[in-house]
Amino acid sequence: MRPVVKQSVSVIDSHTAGEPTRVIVAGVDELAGATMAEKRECFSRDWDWLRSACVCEPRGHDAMVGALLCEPVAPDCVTGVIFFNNVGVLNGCLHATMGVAVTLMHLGRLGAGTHRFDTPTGVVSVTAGESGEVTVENVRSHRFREDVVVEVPGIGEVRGDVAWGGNWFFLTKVPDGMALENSNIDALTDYSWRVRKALAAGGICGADGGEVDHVELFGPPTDPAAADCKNFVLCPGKAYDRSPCGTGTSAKLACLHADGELDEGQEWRQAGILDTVFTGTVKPAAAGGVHPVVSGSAFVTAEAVLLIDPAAPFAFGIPVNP
Ligand code: PYC
Repeated sequence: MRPVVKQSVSVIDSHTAGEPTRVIVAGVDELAGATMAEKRECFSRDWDWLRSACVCEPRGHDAMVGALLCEPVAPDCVTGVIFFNNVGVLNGCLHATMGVAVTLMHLGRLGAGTHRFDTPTGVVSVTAGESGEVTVENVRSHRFREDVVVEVPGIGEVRGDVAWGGNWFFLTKVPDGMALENSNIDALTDYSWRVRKALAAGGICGADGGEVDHVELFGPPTDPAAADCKNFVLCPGKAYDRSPCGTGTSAKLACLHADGELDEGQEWRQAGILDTVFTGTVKPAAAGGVHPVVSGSAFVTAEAVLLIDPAAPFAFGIPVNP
């Protein structure tokens, strides 16, 4: 329920390869739930006002991803983390995992080295260095459906793979003639959003009916000496990922491995739309698919206390209707 008295919420902001993360470090009661998935449900049900107050305008913006620290459920984890964005809760988020790592180091709560974080998708292993470099061994990732054809109104047939990398992705080649450039964000967003809506309309989903709420277009890198591939990732709230998207990179690695194009330990350099790069390798997973290991760098940008006055207009954020 929305509070009726003024609230103060301590946050630390960072960015990972250009994509922002806002970590809530104090001001929230412990979430109810015996699993991280239940804690995520509790946050979504009881704390949605806090989500929108923290990441939506006027305090945040559409690209902002939030992370709430909570008690972990799995043993030996240093923290639990719930991820969220401008429209709701996320499953996993690797750029934000990197942001959480540098935030905890900034606060002196974590030293350089390897630590386990508990998340709604499972436990991830996080290795943090002294200068912002972070490597995350992700949960099992896999291709769920190969060469799916979706009929997109106004576009025609689009083919791609449905894969899990901690979120559900539809991965498809950027159409010929569509520049995979920062100057072309509007066209890339419009195309990806049409694909996303067509997937939903066509009932194309992940395992257990999971919504395919991320669309990843991929094509050649700007500089082949710096990256193997470049992507544009559209997130559920219609914001594009400024980073190469860690869960999207994981989904891509799983597809490459399934196609026999990426061996265990072989390095893949995934550029995002801003030409920042995550590097990734894969380890085979016992249940099939892979455990992607994704590396990037994150940097703290601000320490702040958000003030929420219930009497103010848009106290709990300006609603987003993508
Ligand atoms: O890095 O996994 C990621 C991510 C998901 C949504 C935005 N970033």
